Amino acid sequence: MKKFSVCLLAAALLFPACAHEEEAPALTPQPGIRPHVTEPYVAPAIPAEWGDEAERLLSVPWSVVTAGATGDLTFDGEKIHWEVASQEASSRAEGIPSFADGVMTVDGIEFRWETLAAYCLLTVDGETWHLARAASVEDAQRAYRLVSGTWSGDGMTLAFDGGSASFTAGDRSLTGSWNLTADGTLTIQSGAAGLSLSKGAKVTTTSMETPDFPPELAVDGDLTTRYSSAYNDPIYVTLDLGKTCTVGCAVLYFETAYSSEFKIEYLDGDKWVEAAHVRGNTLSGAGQPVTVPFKKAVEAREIRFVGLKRGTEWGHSFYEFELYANVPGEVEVTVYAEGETMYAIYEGNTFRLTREP
Ligand SMILES: [Ca+2]
Repeated sequence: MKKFSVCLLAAALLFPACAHEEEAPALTPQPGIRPHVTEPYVAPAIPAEWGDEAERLLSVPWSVVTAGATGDLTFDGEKIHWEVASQEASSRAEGIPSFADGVMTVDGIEFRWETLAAYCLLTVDGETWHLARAASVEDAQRAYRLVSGTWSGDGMTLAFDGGSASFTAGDRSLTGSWNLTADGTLTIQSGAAGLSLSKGAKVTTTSMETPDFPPELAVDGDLTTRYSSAYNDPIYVTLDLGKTCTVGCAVLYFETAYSSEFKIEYLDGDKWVEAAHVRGNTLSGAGQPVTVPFKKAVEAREIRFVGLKRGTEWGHSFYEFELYANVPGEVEVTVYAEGETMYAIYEGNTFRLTREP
């Protein structure tokens, strides 16, 4: 009976509202004090697809918010630290967790997995999992189902792969870390990441100031060596990456002789297509790189810089012309579910999404 009482305590601490609201006493979470509960607690059924996630949830920090108190449960790789506070009192526990039959035990206190799983809203920010109290099992499942697999339809695709998500809608695509809040706001963020695809690429140009500033110096990975064009517009610097790559942005490190207007284009068959067009640039110097997100990631082997307007009386000159696979930026999408259909609202348009098998 003692074990059962402790179990009730954990359930009442975590979710006082769902442990028979009318009968449960006021929350007074203090060590050693057991609440008086007149009715047996009946745990809700575990959604089948949540079953395997219990162990995984223990490997990262998470927090719980209940109606009457807030609690933090963190796992430092060895010990679980549990702290709960309400207006009346606070309580803490610490210990090495054991996990069996869907129940996690810490320092004698049992945490029932089915309660956590059924009533928590799971969110992931790319590295850390969070649990917040959900209004219903359906709400909790909605978030969990969203974060697994690929959803597509009506011209939008959302795909989740552990810590990263990819997004495509119309001309916009982006891959990066993501966060889903309890109110259904999904944010995907990305910067230029990974290794530059252009380092060591085969490079040609239509214009060179002198042989001392050849285009090879724009892809040698050295921010002290540079390319410079003659003092005219337009000029072209064309990279051959050696094989077809996914390219989502360029980063340019201009010298004092910067470009105020330029385009990045890629070769599609025998046609050059605009990937990005920058006007009004004023950044120069190796310490102020210009990140140029493409409208969407492209598949290309040949990419070129088109210098349209020089910012100074000199040529177009840059220390490095880097290319990256991902499109940097941020998108915000509101998501909600009706049954097995997900709806996503992006830039005022509603997309109907279904999960790919
Ligand atoms: Ca260089």
